Amino acid sequence: MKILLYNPDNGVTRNFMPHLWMFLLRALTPPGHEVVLIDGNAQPMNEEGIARYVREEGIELVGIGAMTRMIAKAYRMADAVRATGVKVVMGGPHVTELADEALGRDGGARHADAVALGEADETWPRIVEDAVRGTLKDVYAPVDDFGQERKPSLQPYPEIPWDRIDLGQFNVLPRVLQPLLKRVGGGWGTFRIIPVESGRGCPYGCEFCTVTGFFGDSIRFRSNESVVNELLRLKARAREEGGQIAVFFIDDNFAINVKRTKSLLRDIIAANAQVHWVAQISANLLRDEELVDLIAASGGKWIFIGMESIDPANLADVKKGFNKPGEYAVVLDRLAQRNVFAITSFIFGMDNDTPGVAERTLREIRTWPPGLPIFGLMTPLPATPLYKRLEAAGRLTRPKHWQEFIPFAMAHTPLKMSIEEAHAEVRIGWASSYSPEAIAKAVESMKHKPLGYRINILISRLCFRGIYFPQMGRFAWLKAMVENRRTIFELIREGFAGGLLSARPSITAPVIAERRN
Ligand code: B12
Ligand code: SF4
Repeated sequence: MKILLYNPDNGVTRNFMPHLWMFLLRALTPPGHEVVLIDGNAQPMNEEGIARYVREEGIELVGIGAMTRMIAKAYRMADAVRATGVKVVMGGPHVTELADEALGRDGGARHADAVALGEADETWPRIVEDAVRGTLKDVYAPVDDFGQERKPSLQPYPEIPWDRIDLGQFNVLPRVLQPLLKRVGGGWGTFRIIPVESGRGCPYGCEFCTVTGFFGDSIRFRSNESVVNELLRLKARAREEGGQIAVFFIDDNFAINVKRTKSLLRDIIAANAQVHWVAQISANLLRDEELVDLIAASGGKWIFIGMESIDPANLADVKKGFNKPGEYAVVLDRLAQRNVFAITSFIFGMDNDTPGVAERTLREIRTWPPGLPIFGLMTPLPATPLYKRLEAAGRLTRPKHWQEFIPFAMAHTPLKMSIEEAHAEVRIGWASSYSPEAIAKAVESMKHKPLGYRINILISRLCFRGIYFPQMGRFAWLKAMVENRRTIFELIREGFAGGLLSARPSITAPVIAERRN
């Protein structure tokens, strides 16, 4: 059987990191089937395009996975595929929570022939076999023989053949520059960000997050050996193709078990499996100096920290009281001292937020080492405790906000400000952090560091601004470059004056920023 796995784009930003689920399910497909992958972020496709592809390539089964944000597009693409007579299976966090919506059991149209609930590692082979026999069921749930929910163990973990997979669609470097960059020392013919998971699950249960409900509150880890071997395969591939590879450890909280994380990082160092990497770690776990030393020594370059708010009342409201705003600065300094920088994520529109929250937050941020602040709005994702609370209180203004996705738009009314005021706060956050003046200041504040680090922060900020400001296409990029020409020329001038750059920039962060280029 020829199977297509497809992940839609969100129509706003472009994320150049492949989605892990596609590679994982391909590795778990029973032998004898051909599986092709299309990530809409890298290979944009519309309804007509997917229908044509399915017909021309003789695809017999299509699997579609999507977050809530992309679900409307996912449904449209599924409808187009089903119209050709080919069956569609959907999976991922959104349809897990709202299977009836995908199956047309809630009064709307049907989009999927079958839905895989939760983690599909063990159900996927069954789905493929049923599809071959023509006995596809509506719902596949990960349960044991007694009907109890069963979370797949990550030991053993399938070997994703990164060394052999065609990753042509996932080269981050612009095509025109590739021949030139191939000749640059160190090998820059390709640059890829590869998702690797070392564990699943998070027990913290923050109110707005789907992870605790989806992956569970008990954490499962892969063996250190299996992670290290995956890194070694990735390194070998980069060497072979004269390119660069960085890894995004997509675990929700990479250091949730500090002892385990330290042992993994030690094993990575011992095996010489270091690559540049990014991971998400909550601020409370970064109190540990030894952990931060190991992060730096094992190749950690950027840590994504869900700060959410500088107001303890807000944090308590969303059950994230373990975040202590008083220690944010110490944690960030500790990372910066080791040349590890932070992507600090904030949510506005929380219940204790009032107008001015952006400026209050920015005042704090300006006292921290330069990093990459990002600002979002409180969003009630389906089936989260937040969604249930707001629904019960009659506060949802767009209860099915995903059916008409609007970037940076609230779907409920905050308690102490209006929706428009919350939107304005987010605009202030982005405009102040990514204006040419703010970017110049961030670069300038790293004057004492080697040039490579300043180039890194410049490129990262230019890419991250694209999360909020439209930056799709060459013209928008050119405009951003012109606006920031002073900072760019200054670094080029310094580069020429000093000869070779004294530290190669790590351009990991721009890519996890799901670019708009
Ligand atoms: C990595 C990641 C990203 C990356 C991008 C995705 C990428 N290229 O990998 C980045 C950092 C860019 C990102 C951004 C965002 N993310 Co994100 N992200 C994740 C994260 C941490 C890991 C995803 C992953 O690979 N998981 C591991 C794989 C194995 O799990 P999985 O994808 O769920 O797949 C399994 C099953 O779901 C199922 N499955 C999935 N698809 C399919 C399809 C078929 C056909 C079948 C049969 C089965 C199946 O089988 C798989 C194996 O068991 C998840 C949290 C998490 N732990 O999953 C959040 C998560 C997916 N993100 C989330 C959100 C909200 C966002 C943002 C909207 C955040 C924001 N406010 O801006 C943005 C939007 C991005 C966009 N493109 O528009 C939410 C989504 C919730 C929801 N209901 O949609 C999650 C769950 C985190 C959370 N806090 O709740 N994200
Ligand atoms: S710590 Fe992060 S992954 Fe865990 S529940 Fe909170 S927001 Fe979700």
